[in-house]
Amino acid sequence: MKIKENLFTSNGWDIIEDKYDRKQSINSGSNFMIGNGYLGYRGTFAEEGKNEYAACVVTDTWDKADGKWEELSTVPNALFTKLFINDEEISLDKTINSFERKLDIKHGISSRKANLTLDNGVSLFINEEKFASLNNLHLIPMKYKFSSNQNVKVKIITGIDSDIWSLNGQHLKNHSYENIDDMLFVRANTVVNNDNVVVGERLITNLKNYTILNKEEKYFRVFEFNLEANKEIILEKFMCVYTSNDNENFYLNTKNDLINVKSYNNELEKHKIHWEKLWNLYDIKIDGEITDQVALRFNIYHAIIATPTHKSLPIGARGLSCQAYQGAAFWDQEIYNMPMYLYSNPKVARNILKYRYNTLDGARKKAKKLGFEGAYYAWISGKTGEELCPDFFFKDVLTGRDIRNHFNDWQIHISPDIAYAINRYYSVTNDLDFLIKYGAEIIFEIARFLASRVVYKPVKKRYELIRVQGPDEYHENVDNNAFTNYQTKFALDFALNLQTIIDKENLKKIKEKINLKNEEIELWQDIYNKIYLPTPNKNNLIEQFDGYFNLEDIVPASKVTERLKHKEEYYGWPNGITVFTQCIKQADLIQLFCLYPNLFSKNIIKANYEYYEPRTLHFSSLSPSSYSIVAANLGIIDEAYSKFKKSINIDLLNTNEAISGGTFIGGIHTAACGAAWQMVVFGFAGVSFENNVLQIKPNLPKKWNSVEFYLYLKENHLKIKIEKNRVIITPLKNIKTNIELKINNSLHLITHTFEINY
Ligand code: IFM
Repeated sequence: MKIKENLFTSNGWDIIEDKYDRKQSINSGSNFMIGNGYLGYRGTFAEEGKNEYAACVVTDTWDKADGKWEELSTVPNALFTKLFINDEEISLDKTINSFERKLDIKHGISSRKANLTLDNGVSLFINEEKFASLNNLHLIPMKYKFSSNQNVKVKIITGIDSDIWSLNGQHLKNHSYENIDDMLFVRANTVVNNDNVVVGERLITNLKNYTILNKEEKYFRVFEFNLEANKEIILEKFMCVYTSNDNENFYLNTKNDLINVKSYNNELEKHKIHWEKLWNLYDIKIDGEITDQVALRFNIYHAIIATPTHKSLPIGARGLSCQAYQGAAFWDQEIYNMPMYLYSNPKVARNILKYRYNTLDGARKKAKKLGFEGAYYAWISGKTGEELCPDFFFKDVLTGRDIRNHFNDWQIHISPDIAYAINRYYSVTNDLDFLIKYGAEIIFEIARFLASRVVYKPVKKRYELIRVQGPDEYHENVDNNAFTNYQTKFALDFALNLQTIIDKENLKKIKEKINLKNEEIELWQDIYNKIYLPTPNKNNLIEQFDGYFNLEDIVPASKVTERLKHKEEYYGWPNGITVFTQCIKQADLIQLFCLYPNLFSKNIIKANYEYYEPRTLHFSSLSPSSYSIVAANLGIIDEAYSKFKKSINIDLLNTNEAISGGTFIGGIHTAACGAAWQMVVFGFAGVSFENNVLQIKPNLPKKWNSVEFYLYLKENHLKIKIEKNRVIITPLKNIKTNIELKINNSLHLITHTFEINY
């Protein structure tokens, strides 16, 4: 079944590309990548290098090589293998008779099969496959095979290539090289932080006798021999990476892990078992449209491989697909990525939130620096939680001057967004231990920050939030962004509720630890009571921020692009083409309805959807999914479905620009990947929670006969199947705590398999 021109699936699990297009290297390298939350290895080929964006990005290796962008490092490539046949260098620039690049999503395997005719007439078959092991996160096994139709003279260079792709400067220095038995090692340090990186390679092959080539950052074995026609040569290569941030035995571990490897197949079998377990938690089965099925799984796959689970580290906005957006967390992490984990595998959600606890000091530092109290979380958050977002993010491509964007100091909703996520986590898991150890302290510090950030307007007798930036990033420096104000009130409410949720003794300890005074809590209550919340006007419309409705109205928003003077021009602050118009970049008010589906009446949500949608450019990959969820809940199914398609295909069809305002922002759009799960579960299946009661109001796309997914609720693991007119809920284990379900306006208690028409 065709996904697009040269992309196919046969079984809803594989993505197969049947033509090689060098111009697409940046995108296909991301799409076909392998990863495991510790590292991401791009879906390039063994003979490719930095010109084709071959790279392996490793977590917890932040470094600032160019003085501006603190980003994850890429490490030397130990899978590098190049062939010379009768002295002719082999690449995909030869005549390609057949080509297949495949991503096996079910097992996390990326492979390539090619048959080439060389300039000297030889027909060469190359077959390679690799995976980022889930069994040992430091290991990438690769099996590389080739044969030719004639007797030929072969030269293979295979080893570790340290001349690698890096987005903003070279992060490694002081390379040293070592050859022990059948293993090669490269050791280096990051240029600023001096973290140690070691990459090892082990080769298992029948080939004997090689020489070592060690030149210009290339550390290779060279094999030279004559090969008989149709005889297959097999190389099993194992790349192993550790850094000093993993543990102090990083070098020894690299060696031992490589020594312990038995064979490619042995590692593969162990790896597959892990993927099977993961799909039993995260898979969504769609009956009806195989291209939706495969695209959905593609997104879930990328969400999983982007998420560190071995340590509490951020989920990068581009995962580990490249260094764009600095391998760091944005609000994407809690709002777009966390829900899938929360409802499928809550310990991963806990790990994500624990990261925010570990980075609380960074958030305190930021608040202090900007003159506030408490914790103001970084807009772009790496290891320590200190702000990584540079003051000058984009460039005015017309003048060449840097733009002073204010993502870092005005986009304050990040802090209450984290509070929102912790609240959701607690309400789904009842994990009081998390609240006591970590959550409450975060929430109190966020409340402190918000209390210091609001402004009391005596004349209006209310608190306001002025000079902020809402999710719509094109309008900076706005007052009373509705999304931000509602989130602030929610966070304060939670901080106040924690005073009774947590037992007296523990509460006292937490308050003492952070020196929280009762007057502060009284102030939170006052702000909670008096904060201004924009409400619907006579047309049921809620204004995105003060004065938004007075801005020039251009509908549809796409018309504004006629005003561009340069294709890469930045659309937003301070002078971009949208700034003085109602054209917005991404879901803003609509995002509020995703977070609080039951806060407003259907009429209000509908009026606002209809108003804001034509004014939204959807120039953020976060946007279509939010609109899809809200449209599905409103029962506008075709609209919800087209937004769903747009979102799940952002990477697969490469629809988003890789460069904006002169800054590279390509790679896998991890938030959209996480949102794929949400669009199905919260959108089409209509799952929501009110007072801890599970509600299901399905609105399936016309092309789907049924959809099946898993929900993990208060220690119960449920399989939920939604057919055209029927919902079937199957507990996968004995029910541990009561689950109340509201469907068709009536309440049911789930104790065993339950079926109902809707
Ligand atoms: O967090 C997002 C933001 O909402 C839009 N620009 C990209 C960021 C990272 O995905």
